[in-house]
Amino acid sequence: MASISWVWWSNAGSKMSTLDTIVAEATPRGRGGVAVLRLSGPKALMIAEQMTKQSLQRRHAHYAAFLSTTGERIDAGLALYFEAPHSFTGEHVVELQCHGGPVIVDLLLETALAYGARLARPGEFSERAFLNGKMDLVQAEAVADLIAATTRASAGAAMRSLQGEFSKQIHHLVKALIELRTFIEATLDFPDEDIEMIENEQITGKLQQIMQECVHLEATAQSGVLLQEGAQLVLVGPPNAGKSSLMNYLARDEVAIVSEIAGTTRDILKERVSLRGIPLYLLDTAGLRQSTDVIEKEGIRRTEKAMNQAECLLLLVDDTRREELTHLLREYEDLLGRCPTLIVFNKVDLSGAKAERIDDIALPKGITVPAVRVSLHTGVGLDLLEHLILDCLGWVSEGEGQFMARRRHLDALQRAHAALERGLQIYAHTHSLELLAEECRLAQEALSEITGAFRADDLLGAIFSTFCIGK
Ligand SMILES: Nc1nc2c(ncn2[C@@H]2O[C@H](COP(=O)(O)OP(=O)(O)O)[C@@H](O)[C@H]2O)c(=O)[nH]1
Ligand SMILES: [Mg+2]
Repeated sequence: MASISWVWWSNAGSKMSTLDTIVAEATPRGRGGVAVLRLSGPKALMIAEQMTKQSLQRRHAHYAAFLSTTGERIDAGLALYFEAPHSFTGEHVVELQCHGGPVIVDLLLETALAYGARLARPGEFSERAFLNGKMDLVQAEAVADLIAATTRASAGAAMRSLQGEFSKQIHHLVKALIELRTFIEATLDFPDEDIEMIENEQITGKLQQIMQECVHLEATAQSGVLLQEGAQLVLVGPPNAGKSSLMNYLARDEVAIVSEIAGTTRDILKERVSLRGIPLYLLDTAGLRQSTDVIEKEGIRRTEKAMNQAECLLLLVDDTRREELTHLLREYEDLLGRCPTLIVFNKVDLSGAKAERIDDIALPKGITVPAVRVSLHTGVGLDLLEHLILDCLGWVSEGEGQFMARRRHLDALQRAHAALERGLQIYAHTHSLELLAEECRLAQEALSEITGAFRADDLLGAIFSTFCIGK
């Protein structure tokens, strides 16, 4: 029977890391009550015992003097020994807690180096934890994302990834694919017999089910990426439409000057805000209009550049001057519709229209985009506006199940999805089990890249180098 390689998916990696003992400051650089120095590797215990002149018992907090190689007392604090494999990295680890001053930390680092440790590369502790099978890649990345989280929602999502929420779903998919591949291989082993109708249906049914799960996971991962990366939201429209008022509303602060004088905002204002837990980079721009003023013209040029790079565009129009929209859509035809766009008619308190979502509007290119009427003055419709912005960003909240994801995860899920889709089509047309088996193998490989069960080693370098030192 043609065999499936079970080896590379069953274990995240038992490849042992190098024999170096690494050291780094685990706490941020600067002054504080306490700083933590972390040693990991075969010589960690020996080095720490030389620095403290004490014999350290595992999982005991030892109060100790920290001495230089010449026996001078640098500081005193706590030494904690975690015996392999029961440590973060899976190796022998010692943590030294000293007073939080950069000079003390440097002196302790120098001493550890003198005793044979080397400075850790960025992310090397997490990399070792991964290589020693303490966590998979998704979890290692979640450690970095948890530390970098800028909103509560993103911290919560990173924690869920760290606890294995995302990995669990990937494993589930991979398991289903392996079962299907086994079934296909078994069927292939009896080439003389015709594939029974029932088997045919079974294969197609299973494949469709796996694909549905993959699509669902893709959508959740898309929202996970949004939590991790945030998105750039650009506010554009004619002067006085209320762009700066919307910026202030979303920032819950007076960050932009609002005035009835057209052309008040000339340069681009940037602000980081959190919209229901999603980190957004808001750009308030100069009003789009023909101008002879040199500074304003430059502002408009910058606006057009921002429109080009936007991940989501809000086009604001004064509802009492709705007719301006047609001209705007034509004038900015090239720049509109490149990213998800929402048209916002503001000032319904003046126009007397109802604040609500209205029919989608067709751009000259033929794409239709959603539209809403609101008043930034009275606040009507703003809740709805927030919902529509989230829709535009592709946010599908999984609520408590939302985990953090990265673009590389999404990319792998998309590749898996594409392979499954091809498999389904090829199978429907040719009934070739061999071709289907190959697509299933590709899908499984793509999924296994996410957790690191199947990987290229240069991928590891790329991932861990973005971590900070000491992590
Ligand atoms: N009546 C009314 N006035 C508004 C509303 N939103 C903004 N404004 C006013 O319209 C003017 C232009 O607003 P601003 O936010 O500076 O517009 P921008 O030029 O697009 O940035 C200011 O005087 C605002 O107070 C609204 O919903 N209703
Ligand atoms: Mg403005």
